[in-house]
Amino acid sequence: MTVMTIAGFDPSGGAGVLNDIKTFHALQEYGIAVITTLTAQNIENVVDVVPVDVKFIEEQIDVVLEEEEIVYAKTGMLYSSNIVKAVANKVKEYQLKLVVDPVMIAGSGGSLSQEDLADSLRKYLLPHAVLTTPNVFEAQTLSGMEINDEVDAIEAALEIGKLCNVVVTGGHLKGNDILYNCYEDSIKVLEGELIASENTHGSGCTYSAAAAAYLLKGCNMEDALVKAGEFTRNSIKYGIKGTLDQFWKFGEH
Ligand code: PXL
Repeated sequence: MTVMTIAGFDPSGGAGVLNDIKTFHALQEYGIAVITTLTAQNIENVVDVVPVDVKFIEEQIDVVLEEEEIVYAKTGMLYSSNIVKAVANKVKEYQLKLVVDPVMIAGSGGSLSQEDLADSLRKYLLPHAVLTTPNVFEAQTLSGMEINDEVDAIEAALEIGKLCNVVVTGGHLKGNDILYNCYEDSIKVLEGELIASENTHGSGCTYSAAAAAYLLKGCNMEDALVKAGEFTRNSIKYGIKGTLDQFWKFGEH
């Protein structure tokens, strides 16, 4: 089946649409990529960011959806309020089931968004999403709350969860992910582990792409996120290459 990413281009291949496509492929789903921004970066530095013209982003979405029926999509780096608004309109037009990775800064610390991005995501995009996957920093910005531990992360998830399902990823806490399911009004702590690794560039992209792929396969929200967490931890441990080897060898997906 086909899943679409609407995100930025990272030429180092570790994050953005290249990462998303590799993740979809490893999970044996066909990936389509709409590019919102070009970046010049490596693991250590974001050197430049060039947003793609909004009309051209809309054209990319229209032209692929003209011949391909797509149910699930994910967004990554959207960068500006104008891009968020345009993507939100397309999500509504095509009734896409959307996973939103609210990308704000790169792991290297470089900015991947304009200042008003969080406001725009809250106002225009999250109300039309099935899930958002903020890390702790992004959850703080989206909720306006400080997060120092899991109890704070639950409070922030409840706040963001007024808009859609939310999982606050735990890579910056103890490794557990906090899921607020707004359909059931329930909080779940999804157990994870912290892995000592320098191989974390793009792990948020991997997680949200894997979540979209598992939802497409028909998993419920919790199962999709447990499996996306396992997949992401494996790609942190072994690199995406190792993850591909594992999946191809054992056909386990
Ligand atoms: O992992 C966040 C992210 C998302 N999208 C693009 C990126 C990065 C991090 O570097 O470059 C394009």
